[in-house]
Amino acid sequence: MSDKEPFKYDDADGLALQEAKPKLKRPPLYKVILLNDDFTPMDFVIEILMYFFAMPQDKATRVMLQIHTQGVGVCGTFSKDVAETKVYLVNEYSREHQHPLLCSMEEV
Ligand code: TYC
Repeated sequence: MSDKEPFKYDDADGLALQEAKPKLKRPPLYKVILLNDDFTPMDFVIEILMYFFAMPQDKATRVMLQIHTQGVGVCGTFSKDVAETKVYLVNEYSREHQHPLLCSMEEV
C-alpha cells in the first residue's frame, strides 16, 4: 500500500478505515465597493475613501473620479467581518449626512 493510499486496514477486525483528509481552505475575501449616484458631493466621497479606507488624498480623488465615470469602484479587499463592518459604517455615515451614497460588498 502506498503512502498516498487513503485507506488503511485495521489489523484487529479487518475494517477499512478512511483517514481524515484535512480540508483547509483560505477564508474568502470580499471587495468593498462604492456606487455612483447623481447627488453625493465629490468631496464627501473623497472624505469617505480617506477616512474609512485610509487612502491618501490623491488616490481617493482618482478612485472617486473612476466611480463617477464608470459607475462603481473598489475601495479595498477585506475578510468578511471587516468588509461587513466597513459597509455598515459607510452607509450609516452617508445616511447621517443625508447623502444617498451606497456602499456594498461582493466576494472576490
Ligand atoms: N456623481 C457624483 C457627482 O457628480 C459624485 C460621486 C462619485 C457620487 C462617486 C458617488 O460613489 C460616488 N456629484
